[in-house]
Amino acid sequence: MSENKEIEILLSVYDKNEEIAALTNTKLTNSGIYAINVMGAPGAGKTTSLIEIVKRLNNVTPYVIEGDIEADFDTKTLLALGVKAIQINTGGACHLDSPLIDKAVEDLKLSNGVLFIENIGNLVCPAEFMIGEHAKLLVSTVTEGSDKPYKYPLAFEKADIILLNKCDLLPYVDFDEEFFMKGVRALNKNAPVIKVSGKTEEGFDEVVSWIMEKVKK
Ligand SMILES: Nc1nc2c(ncn2[C@@H]2O[C@H](COP(=O)(O)OP(=O)(O)O)[C@@H](O)[C@H]2O)c(=O)[nH]1
Ligand SMILES: [Mg+2]
Repeated sequence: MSENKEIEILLSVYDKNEEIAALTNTKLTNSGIYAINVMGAPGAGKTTSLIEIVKRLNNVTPYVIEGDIEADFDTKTLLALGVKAIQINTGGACHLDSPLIDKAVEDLKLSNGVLFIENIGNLVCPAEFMIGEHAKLLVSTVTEGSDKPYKYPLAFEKADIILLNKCDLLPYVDFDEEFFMKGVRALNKNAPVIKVSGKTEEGFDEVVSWIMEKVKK
């Protein structure tokens, strides 16, 4: 009996989240904002990738919502670069949810641009919750190992674009690119997989081209 009740509550939490996410998505679209949910493990290079992307954007205003359990280092870094950024600390929750983003969107007073939402570093929960985004960008890395699509399928399945970061470190790690790509393609036929490096800056022009195509549409 008590088990049944637990399932009912869980479903309604998901439903409410998705309902608010859809409203936020409409608000963002009406304000001329293309929103990207940036997902990846802790330390994958989400913030590093955002910095590389933001500095290549021409004639498009970037906004960033930084999600972390605690601390605001990434927001401070982005603000110092002149990017309009705000911090959300979940105080323990492992993903951002749509009520949090809806409030942050109100606070940021967005209009015409690209909103990047750096989700909590976690390859599991962020993929399960819509937060009003138009696209999901996943940052995976060669240092995490080539088995990650097999172990954390949902993040790879839901991604609209996948960055394979830290490619400068390929000579030093046993990363099996063929095995990685086989795992990705079994889950996701369409998302571009772009090899990038936050150190050498390779690949980010291509990432920005993909984003700009979406923004124009
Ligand atoms: N060698 C190398 N280090 C990187 C690369 N991208 C990020 N890092 C480093 O990885 C660490 C975590 O990066 P960060 O962007 O903060 O990751 P986040 O937690 O996903 O936002 C930092 O020390 C970065 O300098 C990369 O492409 N190559
Ligand atoms: Mg970060």
